[in-house]
Amino acid sequence: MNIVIVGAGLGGLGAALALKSAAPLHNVLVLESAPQLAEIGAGLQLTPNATRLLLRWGLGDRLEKVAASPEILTILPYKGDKVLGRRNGFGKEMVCKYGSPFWDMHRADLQLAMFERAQELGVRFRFGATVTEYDFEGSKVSLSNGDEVSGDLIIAADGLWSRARTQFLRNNDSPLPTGDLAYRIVLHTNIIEDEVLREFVSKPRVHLWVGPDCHAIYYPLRNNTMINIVLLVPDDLPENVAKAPGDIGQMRELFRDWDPLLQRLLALVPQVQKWRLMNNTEMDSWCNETGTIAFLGDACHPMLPYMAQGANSAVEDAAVLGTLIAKARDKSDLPALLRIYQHLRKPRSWEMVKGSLRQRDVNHLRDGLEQQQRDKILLEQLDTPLPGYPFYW
Ligand SMILES: Cc1cc2nc3c(=O)[nH]c(=O)nc-3n(C[C@H](O)[C@H](O)[C@H](O)COP(=O)(O)OP(=O)(O)OC[C@H]3O[C@@H](n4cnc5c(N)ncnc54)[C@H](O)[C@@H]3O)c2cc1C
Ligand SMILES: *[C@@H]1O[C@H](CO)[C@@H](O)[C@H](O)[C@H]1NC(C)=O
Ligand SMILES: *[C@@H]1O[C@H](CO)[C@@H](O)[C@H](O)[C@H]1NC(C)=O
Ligand SMILES: *[C@@H]1O[C@H](CO)[C@@H](O)[C@H](O)[C@H]1NC(C)=O
Ligand SMILES: CC(=O)N[C@H]1CO[C@H](CO)[C@@H](O)[C@@H]1O
Repeated sequence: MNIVIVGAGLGGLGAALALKSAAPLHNVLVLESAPQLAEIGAGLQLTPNATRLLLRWGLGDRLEKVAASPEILTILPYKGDKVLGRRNGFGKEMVCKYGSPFWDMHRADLQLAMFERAQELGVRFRFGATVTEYDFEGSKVSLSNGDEVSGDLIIAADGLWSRARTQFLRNNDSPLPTGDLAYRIVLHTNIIEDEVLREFVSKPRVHLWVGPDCHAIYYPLRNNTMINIVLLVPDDLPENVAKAPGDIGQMRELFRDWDPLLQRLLALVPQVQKWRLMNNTEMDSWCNETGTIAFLGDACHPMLPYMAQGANSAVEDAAVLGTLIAKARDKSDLPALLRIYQHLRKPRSWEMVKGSLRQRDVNHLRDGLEQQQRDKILLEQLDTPLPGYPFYW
């Protein structure tokens, strides 16, 4: 069969890898509007369910070089004056429990590794190819340069601003603001001179501070030679702006009552981007009865990054979809296989969407009774989290 994937993000690349790994004889073509793979985004946390799949697709050698494996996970109140949660030996515990590593990585490194591996497996790519029209009935797409591309199946992996979605739903809906935005910071550790900070960054760790209306997370990248910090705060971007350069002074001001260690880290930041965090309503269906289109990733389930599951769930979608399509004898099998895909993936992804939203309430409690109750549970379960532990992630 001929499969056309729209979007060379982590979801689209994952679908290409899953398909070509399971069914090498299918022709897989990826259409990507960007003229080339560009360094977009910052750090990502990859949980074992996704790393297991990436390893299965033959990415181990490439990714081990660019990953960082945190050894300690710590949760702190915003003032940083105590420890609310901790896992020592975090990386080893993850491998033991789930049979695959927990990795922190730059999105660009992961995307490049997936792209290279997909090429090795014979996936074809067209960059600078922007899809403008979908013909779901005819199973083809039109590009901005007038070309038409058809296939037995179109996979819409075109992300948060999915045009496939608006055409499928026949509306002009845009993604919705969640009320939060992210400052995303990436720094090289070799710029750090401060002894306290050098000591702090010398050990690969995940550090999560939770506070009123905001939280902050720190983790390493590229074998601990870089660090990633994300600050999650109330959205103050102008209505029609989704991403903009942030004001460093304003950023530091928001965190002036927080852990002095975090403030020292923020003092190192020369520039920063602000990204509006968006979500969207649930689609009734992720595929067409005729079996010509399937959605995956942010195109159908954008979520707050508060459980770090956006990319992980896109990779899971890709694996399930690729494995199922590989079972098709011809395209008449597609409608039933896509229904199975939707049945397996839609409820689970939606749990992640909802769970990530609930996590905001837990992370962003203001000082008061609820916050004290949260902290009491965390401290009681410091060494052995029980079911219902407030930090599901
Ligand atoms: C601050 C922040 C932190 C995050 N942290 C994590 C984390 O720790 N862990 C995690 O798992 N996830 C995280 N995420 C989420 C994760 O980045 C996304 O969920 C994931 O990258 C989505 O992948 P995707 O392939 O579905 O979409 P995208 O990565 O958006 O890819 C879509 C691709 O389609 C292309 N495209 C779009 N329209 C067209 C068109 N018309 N024609 C051709 N091509 C087109 C785009 O150029 C793009 O390359 C985070 C997100 C944010 C904002
Ligand atoms: C990672 O860093 C350690 C310590 O600095 C070094 O010994 C190791 O070779 C590095 N690994 C890779 C894959 O670069
Ligand atoms: C994710 O990992 C857990 C633990 O190993 C496993 O029970 C679960 O089935 C996995 N889910 C998916 C979708 O891979
Ligand atoms: C999207 O975010 C808004 C604002 O936080 C929230 O009310 C809504 O329930 C979210 N939608 C989904 C599907 O999670
Ligand atoms: C949900 C949806 O858009 N379904 C469409 C699938 O395609 C057929 C034609 O092949 C349409 O009739 C459906 O409306």
